[in-house]
Amino acid sequence: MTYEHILYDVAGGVATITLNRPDSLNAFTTAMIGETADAFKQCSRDAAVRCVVITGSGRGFTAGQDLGEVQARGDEFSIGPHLRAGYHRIIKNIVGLEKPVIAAVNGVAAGAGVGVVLASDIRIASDKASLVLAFSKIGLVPDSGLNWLLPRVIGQARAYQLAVTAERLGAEQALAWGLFNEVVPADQLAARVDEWAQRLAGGPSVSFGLTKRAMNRAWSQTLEEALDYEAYLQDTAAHTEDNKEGVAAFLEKRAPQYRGR
Ligand code: T3D
Repeated sequence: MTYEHILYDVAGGVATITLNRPDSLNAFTTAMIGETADAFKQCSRDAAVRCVVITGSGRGFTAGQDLGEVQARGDEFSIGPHLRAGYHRIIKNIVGLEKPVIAAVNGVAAGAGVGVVLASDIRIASDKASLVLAFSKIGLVPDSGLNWLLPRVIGQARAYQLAVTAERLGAEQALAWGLFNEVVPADQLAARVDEWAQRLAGGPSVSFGLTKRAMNRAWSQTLEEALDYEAYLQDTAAHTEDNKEGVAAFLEKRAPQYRGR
């Protein structure tokens, strides 16, 4: 598929998805939502992709739903189907993708954009990044999975605070609250994300993918079920070439050469 509103690039095992409407801080139009969801699906189909990076062009990550498009809608427009067919696909494609997804948060993420950040597995942010649950500023409720994702990371009191105040949470505070893994100076973001992406793309990909599946599933499991599921997944991981390579490399006192299978 050819994309108009995002950039999609694959190199060295890393797919990079760049939201690319910088004049509006990469606000999501319906077309861009579709392209983004499709790009994540493409990452799942392409065996050459072993890690995915999502970022924004210009000074923003994404300002969430494009409000110009919202205003242009007729009164008959129904948001429910728009969310289900659009943002839900993005969030589910990220969470369901059994490959590590890194959000390179280069600037402000607002509204649904915060959902995209939190659905990602590793979040590396520039010191110029910020998060804004902008929904209540326009009389909406958080969507894009945020009512599920955000309280899990920062607890319900802080999540509710961010939702009802729509305050701008700076990068350092987001780091302190566990929303970001790392914050780096803006001019070092690309290099740091590249280090992370190379490391993850060169790792034991089956193990990384199954770990993501196990942790996601564990939210809705009892301890007994989670233990049982771990044992099942470990059987799969233990039959990979990468497991044999990891053990051999340890015993031979050398760096492992993982091939992702
Ligand atoms: O209806 C549905 O589809 C339901 C779905 C909901 C999902 C959602 O995401 S709802 C939330 C939608 N997003 C917002 O409400 C955020 C609106 N934007 C802002 O509050 C601020 O722009 C930011 C806090 C994100 C950034 O502030 P700041 O001061 O750094 O930048 P700015 O000057 O406000 O914006 C820069 C430009 O981007 C500006 O355009 P201009 O004046 O330079 O031509 C601004 O209009 C444009 N822009 C920013 N956000 C949006 C946008 N254009 C369209 N849609 C936006 N969301």
